[in-house]
Amino acid sequence: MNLAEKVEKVKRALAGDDRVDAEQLTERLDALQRFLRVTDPYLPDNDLVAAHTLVERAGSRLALSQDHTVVALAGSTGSGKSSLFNALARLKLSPVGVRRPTTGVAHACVWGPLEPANRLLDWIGVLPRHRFIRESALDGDDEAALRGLVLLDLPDFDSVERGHRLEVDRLLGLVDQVVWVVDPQKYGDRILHNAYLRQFRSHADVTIVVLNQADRLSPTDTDIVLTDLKRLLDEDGLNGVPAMATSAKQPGMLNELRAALEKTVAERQAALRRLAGDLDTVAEQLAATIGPPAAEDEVDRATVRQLSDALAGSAGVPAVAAAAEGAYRHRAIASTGWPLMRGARKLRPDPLKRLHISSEKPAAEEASQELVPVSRTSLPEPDAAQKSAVGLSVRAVAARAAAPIPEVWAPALNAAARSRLGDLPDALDRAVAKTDIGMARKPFWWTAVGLLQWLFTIAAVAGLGWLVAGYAVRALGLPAFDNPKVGEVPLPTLLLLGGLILGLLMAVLLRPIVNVGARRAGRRAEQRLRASVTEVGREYVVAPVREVLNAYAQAREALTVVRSE
Ligand SMILES: Nc1nc2c(ncn2[C@@H]2O[C@H](COP(=O)(O)OP(=O)(O)OP(=O)(O)O)[C@@H](O)[C@H]2O)c(=O)[nH]1
Ligand SMILES: [Mg+2]
Repeated sequence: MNLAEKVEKVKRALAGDDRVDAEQLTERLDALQRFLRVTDPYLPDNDLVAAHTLVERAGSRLALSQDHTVVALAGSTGSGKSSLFNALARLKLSPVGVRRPTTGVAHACVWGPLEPANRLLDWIGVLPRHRFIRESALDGDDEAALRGLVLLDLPDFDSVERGHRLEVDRLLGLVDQVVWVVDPQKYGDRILHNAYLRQFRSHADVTIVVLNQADRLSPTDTDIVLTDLKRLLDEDGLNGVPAMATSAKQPGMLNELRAALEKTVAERQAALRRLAGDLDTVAEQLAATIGPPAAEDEVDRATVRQLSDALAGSAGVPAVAAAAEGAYRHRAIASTGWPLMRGARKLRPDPLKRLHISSEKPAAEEASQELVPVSRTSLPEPDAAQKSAVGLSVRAVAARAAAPIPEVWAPALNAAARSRLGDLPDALDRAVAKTDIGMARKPFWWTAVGLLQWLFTIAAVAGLGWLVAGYAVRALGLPAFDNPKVGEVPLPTLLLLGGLILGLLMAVLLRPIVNVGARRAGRRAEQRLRASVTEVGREYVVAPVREVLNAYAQAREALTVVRSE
């Protein structure tokens, strides 16, 4: 709130048209409670203490009597608080002394019956023996205008007794309105202005300042001192608060103060205004913790990609992709190679099986939960460089999320990003083991080529057998028979050579195709594994960060309500 707005607010308050709506105040308090609920796990306690105190205090005050208005007389030692208290009550209730300090604990005077105010006084902490009532049959209706007033005489805030100041500070936090009692000697006191009045600048509408002991000044001097006092109040940020001259010794000089108190009591607004002012102060403090909106997708693609790169490295994705490529080649050759070579190939281990990566499609989701032991790969543990790359990219996620919002959230975001770091290696390994890397299906053409290879081999073997049989027949001198010919070439020779050459040729010609297929299988495995690993990154790193960002967004929304007036 700027100066002009403040002046306007006080003017409206003085004109009596600045009523605080109890419902709206409750809404603002509820919003503050919401703010605390969502920020509590993430923001430092120090930033939230005042808000917590206010929520608790406001809850208690609103639950207690709203028919009473608690007004405290506060001021430095010997300014005449007790004298004013007695003069207003027209009774000698609080001892007045020449020895300083005189008043050590708060005294209370209730206009009207004491009983209904007792719970309020219990809460404020005024001892029963220091509670008085100011209304008797003798008064008639003289005091009726103040009925509902609970006037407190406070100890001195600048006391040589340390306890007095603590008591004053405690009570100033609880009362609805404060009448600051200053005297002609000490009205400019630095502690009064810096440590107290300035702290009450959000409470201008529940603040009155009286220049007491005015009977000791001439009217001209009173005016001069009052003008100077008002200047100092302006400097304190308390522009426009009522400032008046009083005297405890001359009853006529209390009329203005009495009238101000009567107005306060009649309005029944001080308690609400006090809390609204407290809310303003707290909201102003909390404003530092909230900045521009942070979209939940604040963690951008580039950062997530960097994270999944690091996670993929640490999860051994490149190794599995290479193994998938190798396995494709291995299996293709074992299925489509020259049959005599296939046996040799089959003796070599399958690269995927070596890593304990299943080629089978993973079982349905329900089945792969708890009951079934989770499969594990035998990929090597990530090395130091891979681990540190993961650490760095996790920190980068937190830093990216923290960038647009106030610094105070950074530790929470960092902690959130790292909160599940310990579970990552297992989760990654499980994800790799569970991923369908697309190696289950045997391509149709492998089978077709395999059959052809067998045909060629059978042809070659048949040709060979035939030739051998022909030699044997000739060697044994049995009647020879002519081999059928295809063109100039005898059929058995054609079968043998054709079978051999076609088989070898096919094996050689298919090599580049197998290589292309293997590379594609490797890439596909890599893509699918990356998708799984990215999912793990989202669940274990990004999701906790989003939770904090979500809390930030909710806190931001709640604070807007707290700040609304
Ligand atoms: N002339 C004059 N003397 C006053 C007035 N008010 C208080 N006094 C005197 O100032 C002295 C201090 O008054 P108290 O009422 O005890 O002052 P206090 O602010 O309650 O002091 P502590 O309780 O010690 O903080 C007493 O001797 C009073 O008689 C006043 O309006 N006019
Ligand atoms: Mg006193």
